[in-house]
Amino acid sequence: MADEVILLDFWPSMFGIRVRIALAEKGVKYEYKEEDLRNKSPLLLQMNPIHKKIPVLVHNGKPVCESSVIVQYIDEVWKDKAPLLPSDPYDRAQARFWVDFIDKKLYDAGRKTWSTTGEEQEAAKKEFVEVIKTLEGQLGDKPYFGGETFGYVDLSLIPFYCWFHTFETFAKFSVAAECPKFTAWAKRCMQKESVAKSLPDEKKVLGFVAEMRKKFGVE
Ligand code: GS8
Repeated sequence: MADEVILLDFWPSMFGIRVRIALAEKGVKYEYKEEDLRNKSPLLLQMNPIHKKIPVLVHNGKPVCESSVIVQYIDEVWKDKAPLLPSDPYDRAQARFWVDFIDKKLYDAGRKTWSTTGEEQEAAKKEFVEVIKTLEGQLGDKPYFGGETFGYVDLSLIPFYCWFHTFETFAKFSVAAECPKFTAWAKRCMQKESVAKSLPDEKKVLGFVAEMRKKFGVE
């Protein structure tokens, strides 16, 4: 019996994009279901009753939640093609450490660049650039975080790139000017078909966030 794979997702979600890239890397066919997060579907509530968040991967009727858990699951189930996590246990631990760092630091700093103003926004911008510089240091002169090939850390970080235009527009700064090596890495990743087809257009993200700012009364 063929695998039935369903992805519950929301188009601008960095976390959802991770899963889209992983499935594309593995060449897994799946059904994409867009969620309205203000009016969640019964399927989402049933499949992720704890957090009620996307992304959720439903594999042969069984749900897997949390983007990093989903990506690791995909890597283990479809292990014959495009390995994402390193095979060495120590390297694997390091890759998990950096994805945890991205989850804990980058998401919040990025969000605050457009959802706050004044001093709080200035602090968020500074924090965001510091996090990117730390990641840039970790990348070093390697083409990808894991070395010569695109892997788990690259896949977990690159979804943020389509939000950079939004962060930069509202907080008035330029990642490319401050972090050229990081930007070269991002452009390298964008050349991969699995990545290019999974990220939404940065202008569409900007339009979406501009609407949210209006709704939340940020100005
Ligand atoms: C985060 C998912 C998440 O924040 C992961 O999968 O890695 N740690 C999780 N999902 C958001 C949309 S993206 O910002 C979500 O589903 N929010 C709905 C809600 O909070 O009600």
